[in-house]
This record gives sequence, structure tokens and C-alpha cells, in this order.
Amino acid sequence: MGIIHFDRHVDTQETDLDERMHTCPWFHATNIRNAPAHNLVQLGIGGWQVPRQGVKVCRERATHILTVTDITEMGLDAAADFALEKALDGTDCVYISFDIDCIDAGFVPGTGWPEPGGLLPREALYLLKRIVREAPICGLEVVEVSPPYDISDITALMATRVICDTLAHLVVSGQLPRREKPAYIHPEATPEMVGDWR
Ligand SMILES: [Mn+2]
Repeated sequence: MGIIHFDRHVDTQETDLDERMHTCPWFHATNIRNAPAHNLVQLGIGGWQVPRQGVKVCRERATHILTVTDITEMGLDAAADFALEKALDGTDCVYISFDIDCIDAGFVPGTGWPEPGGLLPREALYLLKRIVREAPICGLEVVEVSPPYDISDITALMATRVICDTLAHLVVSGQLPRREKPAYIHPEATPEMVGDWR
């Protein structure tokens, strides 16, 4: 599988304070044969509040990084094209990891490492739309939402939007059915009520 990773941070160092932590998942994930580093695409990188060891690992393993500046300069569609091309090169499907801090701190205060200068919500949602609609998706995770730090639930709402948009794009692209098959269909139910299942 390819991995498309939305984040301000690369999260590719082996350990952090001698432990495997939330700064380390892609070091270990890309050690798995089914998830080669050359199919790891990292979108929105550019936060300052992380150690630099991960950058060295990205260079050694040749992961694909688009910073927020890269995405802004090349345009959203070119960035989506790049992500899809690299993540799908020789793979069967794409796993999406969405760290909420890829979005500018002004929109997502409820996270452990809020970073200024991130993606706008509409930019992140557009990239997500292109990716989910055009790639076979095998999974999505949304990480780093911290309700105790949140204000008026805006971070939680953003995370929920990412999940619900993904589900909707899976339906539109035919990867999920339009309607779950009802457990029971009343004999007098109309097609509008039960969909195509009868
Ligand atoms: Mn992060």
C-alpha cells in the first residue's frame, strides 16, 4: 500500500525521548514490506516544533514531501496529481493518515502541537477529495485531536468533517454502497424509502 500522510511534521524518526511515540510512526510503518518508503507521500510539512532526526530519515528513505509552500506554489491539483502518482506507483491501495495539525493553528487549536502557517481547511478538504475519489482507499485515520485544548469544538468539527467527507467521497466513487441494505424491507415500502435493494 501507499501512504498519504497529511501533517505539519514528518514523524519519521526512530525514537523520541527513547520511546516510540507519535513522532515516529512512519519510520516503523515503512519498515513493513507492504508499505515501502517510496510510496509514502507527506503533505503540508513545515512545522518548526519537532526534532530534525526525522528529516534525515526522509532523505535516506527518499519519501515524497510537499510543504505547504510547495502545495501553494504548484497548486492543489498538481499536488494531488503528485500524491496519487507516488502513492499508487506499484501499489494496490492507499492508506490516508490525517494529522489535524496539517491545518493552520488558527482553525485547529485543539491539538498538541498547533502550528502556524498550515493548510487552509478548504485546501486540505480539496486534496482529500481528489485522493479519495481517485485512489482505492484501504483506510483512514485522523490523529492528534485533543478535546481538552479545543475551543467551541472547532477542532473536533474539522476532524469529523474529514471523516464524513471521506465516507461521502467513497460513496461517490463507488467504493462504498449508496445505501446499506436494510435488515427488513416492508412489503409496502417505496423505492425512495429503501433504495435499489429490492
Ligand atoms: Mn503533526
